[in-house]
Amino acid sequence: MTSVDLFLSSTAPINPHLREFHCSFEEEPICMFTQDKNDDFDWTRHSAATRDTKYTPNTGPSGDRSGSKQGFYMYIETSRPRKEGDQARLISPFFNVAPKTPYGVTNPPAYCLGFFYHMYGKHIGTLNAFLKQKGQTTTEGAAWSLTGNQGDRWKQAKVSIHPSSSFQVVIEGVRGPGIEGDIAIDDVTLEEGECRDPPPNLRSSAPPAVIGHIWLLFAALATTLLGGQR
Ligand SMILES: [Ca+2]
Repeated sequence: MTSVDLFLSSTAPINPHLREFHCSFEEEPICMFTQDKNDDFDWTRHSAATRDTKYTPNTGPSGDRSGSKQGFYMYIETSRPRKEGDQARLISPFFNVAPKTPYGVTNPPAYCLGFFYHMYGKHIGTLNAFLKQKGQTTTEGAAWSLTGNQGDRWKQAKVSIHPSSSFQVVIEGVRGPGIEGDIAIDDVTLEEGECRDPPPNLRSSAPPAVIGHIWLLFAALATTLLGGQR
């Protein structure tokens, strides 16, 4: 396996007036992402053109998210000596939260974290995304988490996060029960505001119940208003 030097020393917050952050892993250094030094192994930067598929052909992507053989992505190599439960964490640069409005809004600002994941193989473990706020030694529960084989294609994840101080995003791959468990990520984005569009692959599950609630609320409101006009 190739060993790539991905370490960076800078810890200064970036993008003080963040509008959008986008990392497609095409160039080194990789958008100031760093490898966690307190985990079990590192994420590997790779392209299909440099990928050796004869060892474990039934896992991992055959190209990056754009479909290019030359395009790069990050992935966890789950072959030996990796064992089940081993963790690899990729840490984003620090992001400053947007300055408070002059009206003293107390709600923490919202950001939409997006990324594409490729989780193909019968031994796929877990992919987690955490929000790590400055000054916190531990991260709370994962902001986003998915376990198991999702098929041989790239899918989009989007999750709204609400940091109250400058923060980092941590993407963690956990090795599953075997060697056909390579998990890849590409096109990590961070935008101000709540996530607007749900990921296409989740659109079929939740919305009907929500729409139902909105209609109930609307009906109740209309009844109240009509009642009040009498
Ligand atoms: Ca890419």
